[in-house]
Amino acid sequence: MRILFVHPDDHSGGAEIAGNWPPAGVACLPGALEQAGFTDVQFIDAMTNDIGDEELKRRIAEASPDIVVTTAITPSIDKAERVLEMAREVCRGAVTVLGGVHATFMSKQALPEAPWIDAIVRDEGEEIMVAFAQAVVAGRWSAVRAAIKGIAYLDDGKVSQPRLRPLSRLLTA
Ligand code: B12
Repeated sequence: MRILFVHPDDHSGGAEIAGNWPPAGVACLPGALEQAGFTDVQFIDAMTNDIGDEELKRRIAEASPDIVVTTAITPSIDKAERVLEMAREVCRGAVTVLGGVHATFMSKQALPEAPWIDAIVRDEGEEIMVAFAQAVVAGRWSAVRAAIKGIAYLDDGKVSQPRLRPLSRLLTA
């Protein structure tokens, strides 16, 4: 199974005066996935490498992933949603996942505005993403999604976010 990580091509930051860097958060997740046996993981850093929409679309199609994931802080949410929309356009069967700080706190807004997102991973993604990928591999992620702590998804047009993991007790549900 192929998992494709995309860092959206968003240039919101004054921090970029010092340069562009791939996000540390996304770098943590492939390690956890690889330890769990998901070794076919690819990463496209559209921000650092200035990859525009058309080229990104082409590269997503070429990668032909089973799962496409991206990340968002608040300034990059529109671009992140667009990444997953493009993934849905060119890889209809791929499962689309959003994570990161904005998605964690604003899942109730992000899911209705981008209904092509299959799931949002809230909070730290290492364990949750592995559980989610295992459910995708088993072909039953939509059947068991309510039992995966830390994800949110649209269920019949309504946002469902069953529970966060105990580690996240400081966050509100
Ligand atoms: C380090 C840092 C930076 C570094 C990033 C260096 C790098 N190469 O990664 C620099 C200095 C470049 C930076 C810049 C900016 N930053 Co900054 N940054 C941080 C900081 C301090 C830590 C982020 C981090 O690396 N955490 C460690 C990693 C491991 O955690 P993580 O990123 O959260 O990822 C985990 C989870 O969120 C989740 N996850 C994340 N993505 C995904 C995706 C999927 C699919 C899944 C499953 C899970 C998942 O799993 C990850 C692993 O557990 C946070 C504050 C904080 N304490 O979080 C602010 C923070 C993220 N930054 C913020 C902001 C606003 C910016 C700038 C826009 C500032 C500016 N105006 O220039 C720019 C944007 C740059 C850009 N275009 O991305 C805000 C975002 C606020 C918001 N509402 O979204 C934060 C929260 C600070 C704050 N409180 O205001 N930043």
